[in-house]
Amino acid sequence: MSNVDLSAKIPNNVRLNEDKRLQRALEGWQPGFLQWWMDMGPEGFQADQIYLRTAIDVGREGWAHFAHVKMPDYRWGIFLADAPADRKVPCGDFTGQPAWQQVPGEYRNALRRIIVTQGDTEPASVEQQRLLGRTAPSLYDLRNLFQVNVEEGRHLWAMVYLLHSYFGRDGREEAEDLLKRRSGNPDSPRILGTFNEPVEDWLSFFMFTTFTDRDGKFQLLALAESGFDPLARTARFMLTEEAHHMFVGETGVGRIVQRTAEVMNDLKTDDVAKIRAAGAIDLPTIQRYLNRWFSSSVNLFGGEESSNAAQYFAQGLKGRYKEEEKYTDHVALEGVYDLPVVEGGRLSHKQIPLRNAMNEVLRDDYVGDCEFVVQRWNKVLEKAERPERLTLPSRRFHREVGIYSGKQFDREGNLITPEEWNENRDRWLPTPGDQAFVVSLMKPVLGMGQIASWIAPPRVGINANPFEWEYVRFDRASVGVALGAKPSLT
Ligand code: BYC
Repeated sequence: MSNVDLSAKIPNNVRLNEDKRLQRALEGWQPGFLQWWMDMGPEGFQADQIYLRTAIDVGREGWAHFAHVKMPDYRWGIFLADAPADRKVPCGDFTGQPAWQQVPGEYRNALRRIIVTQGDTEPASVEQQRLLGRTAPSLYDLRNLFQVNVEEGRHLWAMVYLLHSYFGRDGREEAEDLLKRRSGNPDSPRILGTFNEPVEDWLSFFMFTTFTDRDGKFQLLALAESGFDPLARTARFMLTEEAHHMFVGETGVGRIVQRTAEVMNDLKTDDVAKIRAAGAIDLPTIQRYLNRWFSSSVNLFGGEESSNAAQYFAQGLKGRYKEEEKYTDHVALEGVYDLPVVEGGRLSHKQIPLRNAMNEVLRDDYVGDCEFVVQRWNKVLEKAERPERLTLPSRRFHREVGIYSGKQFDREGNLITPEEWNENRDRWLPTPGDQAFVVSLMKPVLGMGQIASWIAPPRVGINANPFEWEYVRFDRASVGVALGAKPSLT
């Protein structure tokens, strides 16, 4: 690739044109990425023109670039947010020293591991969502799905940039491996649990983008406080994209709740069978999906008491949410964290050194943010004059990682017996019947301005366009293949 081609193809602010080593590494990796995108990316829509936003610069203007493009032609770029030239390590044992522009030798393995774990989630989520295009409830939603997908692709590029630029040969090998693991594959699964769970329907997709992408937000906020400056700046730029993903999730669930409320009011009923017969998703089912995806995502913060987390903080590799704004003591050697633990068959409290509780400290901020989201969904019910409310389960509910895993808790976080769990499981988590019902609603609705029965249209469209607009221009030859059936396009 010539220099001109490079900048046009890979928008960047990392002086890619001048960096021969990075160019060579990316040239070697990019064909594999594209092959992965064709094999594992959104199935069936690769020839269509999607109204996508492409980041072409880090400034506000650089974000305003919208155009119809085919996904394989999307320009996945490499951007680092601006930072003061004299940025300091914000936390840990080296607080106040100049931030590192190169990887400190002693922390190389830990940093690589953090970057690989972050990087692995990005292609994983694209794999999880690859069949959803077939059942999009509207053109607007189809476009949003693909926007999320291409940006997760860019987040993979962001981590690969760090691996290629700062980790030499083993970084290049890790970058290759990021394209080899597969979500849900028992022989080579993705690294973290949630990213191996199938996302088979749009209710799950919106819950995933609400709760799992929100883990992304908080992990990236912690990495944005890293003493390793290129990681901090990369994470800061990724956060601008993450915000849109959470918008897709939160408004998606909000629109489903709104539609359900409308149907309940129209029919003057809260009878699940009648709501389902009207083609809407009943609130108890929405609540069970919420329970499932929240509890799965809560696992992603790791163990409550973690020597890894203590080490990452001490070494200045990961900070806390808003480290500089919220805290005055950035060393955190003194404090303790009051952790609810199970001892002698009952819940009690144990004080652990603050540094060892850093996963839990971040989880606190995450759970608080999720509470606000649920409150906003409840506003939709309130406005529709419905008495029902959604709630966030306790963080101890249905855990598979950490000290609460292998024990049973109810939705309020009380310790219960396995028998009590078995009696209530189907009230708390989606049943095969719920899943079959939700999947049965998933039929593509791709006419302009049309929308599926189970979700309300958005209040506004994308980039000041109306909801009724051509967010996707189908390649007529391939649309039947994409949907696995003959869709109605009008
Ligand atoms: N599943 O000390 P512990 C996103 C492992 S999402 C499976 O408790 P640590 C996105 C752990 O690796 C954000 N395994 O945990 C969202 C360790 O393994 P080893 C992704 C798990 O290390 C949507 C062991 O259990 N970014 O961006 O303090 C769409 C004990 O570990 C899980 C990051 O995660 C799990 N859930 O913390 C697209 C940031 N949890 O050492 C994208 C980078 C823990 O025994 N990652 N384990 O082999 C990290 O900072 C840390 O690795 C974690 C774990 C916070 C994930």
